[in-house]
Amino acid sequence: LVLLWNHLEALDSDDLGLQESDDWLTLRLARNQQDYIDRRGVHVVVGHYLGDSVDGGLHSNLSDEIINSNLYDPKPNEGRNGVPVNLPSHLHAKAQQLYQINRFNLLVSDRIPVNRTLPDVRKPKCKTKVFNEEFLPKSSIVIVFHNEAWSALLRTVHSVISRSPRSMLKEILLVDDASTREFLKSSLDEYVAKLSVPTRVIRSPGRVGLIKARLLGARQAEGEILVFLDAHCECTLGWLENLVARVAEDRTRVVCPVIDIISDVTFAYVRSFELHWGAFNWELHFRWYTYGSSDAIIKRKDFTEPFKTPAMAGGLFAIDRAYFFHIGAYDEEMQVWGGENLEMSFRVWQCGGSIEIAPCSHVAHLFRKASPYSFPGGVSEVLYGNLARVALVWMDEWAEFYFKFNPEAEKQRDKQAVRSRLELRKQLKCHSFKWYLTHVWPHHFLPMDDKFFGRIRHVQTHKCVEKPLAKGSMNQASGPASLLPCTHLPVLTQMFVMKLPTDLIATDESVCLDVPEYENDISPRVRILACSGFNRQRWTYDKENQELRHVDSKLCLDLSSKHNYLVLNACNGYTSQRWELESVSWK
Ligand code: LR7
Ligand code: MN
Repeated sequence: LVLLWNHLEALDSDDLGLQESDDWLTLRLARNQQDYIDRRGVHVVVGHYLGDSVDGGLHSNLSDEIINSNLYDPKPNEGRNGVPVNLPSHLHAKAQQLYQINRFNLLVSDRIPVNRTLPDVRKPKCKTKVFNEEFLPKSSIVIVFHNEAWSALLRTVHSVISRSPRSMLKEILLVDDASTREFLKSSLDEYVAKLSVPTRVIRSPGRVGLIKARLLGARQAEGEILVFLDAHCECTLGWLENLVARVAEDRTRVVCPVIDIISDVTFAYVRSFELHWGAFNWELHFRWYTYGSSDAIIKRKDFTEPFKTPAMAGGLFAIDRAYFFHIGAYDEEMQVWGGENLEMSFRVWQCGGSIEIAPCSHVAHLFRKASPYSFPGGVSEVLYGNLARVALVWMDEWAEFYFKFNPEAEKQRDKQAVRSRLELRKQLKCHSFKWYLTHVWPHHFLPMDDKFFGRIRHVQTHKCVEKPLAKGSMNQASGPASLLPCTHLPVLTQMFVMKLPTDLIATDESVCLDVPEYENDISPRVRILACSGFNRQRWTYDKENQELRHVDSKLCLDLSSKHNYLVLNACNGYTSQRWELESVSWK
């Protein structure tokens, strides 16, 4: 989410030109946004999306009447073509009040027609692609929801209907995961019965969570292809053809669109960077990374070609229905929310399939800063219970790494019965997690047997190299590397991975020790920046002299004598240039 999130922050400023910009400009602007995003610790950052967000006690000062009534009141031109909606000031207080219900600007959503127009955001070359729609398999679109806003849910449905070839749609299945809002219970069936594509509401008798709700839908689906969407998405032209054609060619492909952004404040449609691919971090939280370290993307001959991704975000994808069940559908023991996207990613890859992103398919998702609904069973229990299952079933010895450094997950570990999923893995003759790391994500930053994993300790001061805090939600850390007291128990912010003797020095979330100014500055500063694979990020450790030498400049890692920061200086053998690589066991 690194850059996506920044776009969101940009919506208040004049940066809406982003929509028109090319990918590189987008990238640059996004970087600048960091200046005004709050400084937050990595833990808070992650918590921002999950933890602090899911507080259960929602809209306490709103009457049931408001929560249960449908306030959809469309103004014909509002939000047209994806432009932002700015409310007149007399509505601000009301908007703020209603914001709590869904954790997005409900008043704005309810003023935008459910069938609004959107820009065609594809690259020109995508628009010239032709498909034999009549001969492509038909899809069942499965949308699960819990207490979604009427306008957001139906805008998803209408966007599917208006911008998909009719011949490719078998049906739309709306799975209601025990919503309590009155209008969803009373008027939805009647409304969808009138749509031009067969659309049905399937009701779950009790709250089962999104994973089991999707299974409910999938089991009743009749289309050859299953396409899953969150209940607050908007599809653009060509979205479906570009997904389904790939699946039709090879039934073991799971294909995702590029995920654009609907602003939670203005409902503007914001195009996002096309070359993101998905993976995860040391806490098993899904993360977007840019293409710097993905050969798969760079080596494509044609940028309209889909590219492989180690993991998917989870909400938006197309999969062959028979293959979905063959490969193990979902882990039914997973509760409410979270982890199923990594579970499916590992499973598909390790058991012979693949996951890819089709750059000519763009679907926008309404990103929220917090989750609006309750997590029955407790946020942490639910999420880390699910993630513990992912680790136990699919990650082999890396499960130990995960539990060792993630106490929240460790607490849930013993409660998990995973035998049937392990049997599935055996029955499908799936590859190991090591295979996955080696073949699917070769530029990963997880510890490996043939790599150093641990702390970089300064011999003179006994302090440890530490990566800077990430600025703002979902950003990769970037900034000067610092030297801080080594913690009593090893912490992830002081852990680095390096293949000895010469390699990048990487840490969580694909950031690396880097020296961008080494050609211009005397004593250039050592920073932590996104791993790019550039030579500038390569280091050699000389075990005998305990030197860390920067390959390009042949200078040595040193502690600046004036300031307490890391620099490069001519190698001189002084103790300020001596570093101990202290291994930490991870299994
Ligand atoms: O108990 C629940 N029952 C439900 O039916 C909880 C949720 N839901 C529904 C909900 O109404 C929504 O339609 O499930 C859908 C997903 O829930 P969100 O929108 O709260 O999830 P999210 O967008 O924050 O989270 C992402 O991660 C989830 C992990 O379980 C799911 O995989 C979501 O599908 C996924 N969303 C996306 O991938 C959209 C793109 C985001 C990115 C990157
Ligand atoms: Mn969502």
